[in-house]
Amino acid sequence: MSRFTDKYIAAFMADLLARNPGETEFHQAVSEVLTSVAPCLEAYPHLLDSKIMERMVEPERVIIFRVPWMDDAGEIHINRGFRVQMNSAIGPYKGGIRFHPSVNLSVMKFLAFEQTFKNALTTLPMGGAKGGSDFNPRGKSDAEVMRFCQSFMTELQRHIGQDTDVPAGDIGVGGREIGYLFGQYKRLRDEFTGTLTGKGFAWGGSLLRPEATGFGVCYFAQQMLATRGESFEGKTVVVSGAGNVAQFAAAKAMRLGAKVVTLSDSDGFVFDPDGLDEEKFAYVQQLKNVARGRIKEYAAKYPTAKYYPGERPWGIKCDIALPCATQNELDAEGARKLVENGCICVTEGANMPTTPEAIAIIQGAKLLYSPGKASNAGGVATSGLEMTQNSIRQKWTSEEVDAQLHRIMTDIHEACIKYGTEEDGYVNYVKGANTAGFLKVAGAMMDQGLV
Ligand code: NDP
Ligand code: 2IT
Repeated sequence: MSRFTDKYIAAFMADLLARNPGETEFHQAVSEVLTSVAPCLEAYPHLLDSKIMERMVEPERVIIFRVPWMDDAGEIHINRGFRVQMNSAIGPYKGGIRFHPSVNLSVMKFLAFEQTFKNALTTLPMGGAKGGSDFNPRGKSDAEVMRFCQSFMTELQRHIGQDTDVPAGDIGVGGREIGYLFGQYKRLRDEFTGTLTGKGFAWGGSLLRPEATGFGVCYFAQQMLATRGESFEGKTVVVSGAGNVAQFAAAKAMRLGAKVVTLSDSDGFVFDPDGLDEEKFAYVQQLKNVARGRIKEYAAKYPTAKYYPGERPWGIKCDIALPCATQNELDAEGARKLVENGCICVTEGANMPTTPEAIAIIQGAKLLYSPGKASNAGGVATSGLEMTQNSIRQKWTSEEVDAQLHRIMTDIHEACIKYGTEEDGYVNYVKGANTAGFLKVAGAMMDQGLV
């Protein structure tokens, strides 16, 4: 990197830290993108002079609101709600809603920032946003979750709309929550529109949206592996998480001929040396989505599996790792273990699951490595397809949706190759994804003037 670029990055980050104190996740996400795109800014001085990056890191709007609700025992609780509307240069704001106790402004801003570039990569017209609450759905009854969702939407509804901002699910927000949120939105606004995605199939949802993120992760990994003449066939795969993304990434990897040996949650992981099969997958779906149980119960049901409380799965020998739980779950120690054990490919399902130190180790060892904004974009892309189906009031078959999902993941992979191939032939997917996404958003912002 040139001296100019180094100085620019240092000055930019010093200002960002001063203006956004304590927002460590947001700093981390910006630093990664900035490092990737700084050479572009040097090459295209009009982007630098237009302060395009300075504009991109300032959300267009941040909404923070009180969410009061009453539990089943009659006790009152107050949570904090967020919606960060980061960038609308290429379409209405779009991005998920997360319910998790770790949600704060920094997490919301990092996710909305990442979403802006991810959505640009899908080639669909969607801006970037993220929302959520520090509400913890764990252990809450259906009635409590419903009352919380209704209170959350009572405020959020005035800030969203099918041409303004279209939320969807994320951690802690799945089909059940989208149903309650949609019901309250419809009641308050008296309109049946596609303002939320991830809806039930009977009321406007798209086939394959539940599967799309995890399936897309595997389609992207297939493309990465193919660059080295490899495939999932016969490979051992380590998956973290046990939620929406992890379940369908694991299922697709298994159906592509791999042996999936781990799943996890925030309490620990299970290692099943025999690997997942369709019957075990159905059990996991029942356990996590219906019974809302913990992953350790898998080891009780299948005695060949072992539960490791308080640990992450990266020490298990594998060929392919799919981090699908949460941010910063794969650290330097985990990355070293993966490299030592001969892993060849790390494809992110979660948003920013790998720490900067771990990325340096993985890329330094020349493993295939893709950032979530490229490899998990199949979820939001299929949300975009749901919006299209809502607009034209039609339903596509799962084959049609799957074909489009395949095409979009292939296009994203090609963009990464185009912008990320280094002199020695190594594909730096981080640089490729950030540069492709950035150039598209920057171009649209330039066209639309100083707004
Ligand atoms: P879910 O709520 O369905 O599942 C989340 C999983 O991650 C659970 O197993 C959960 O375990 C675990 N987890 C959550 N927080 C932590 C933590 N702090 N430490 C360890 N494990 C944790 O969420 P999703 O599967 O939808 O989301 C997973 C990731 O994928 C997130 O990073 C999300 O932003 C990203 N993503 C999701 C998309 C979607 O369409 N849903 C699209 C693109 C990206 P526990 O039960 O213990 O909390
Ligand atoms: O991180 C993500 O891309 C999501 N949670 C999905 C967002 C969406 O609008 O489908």
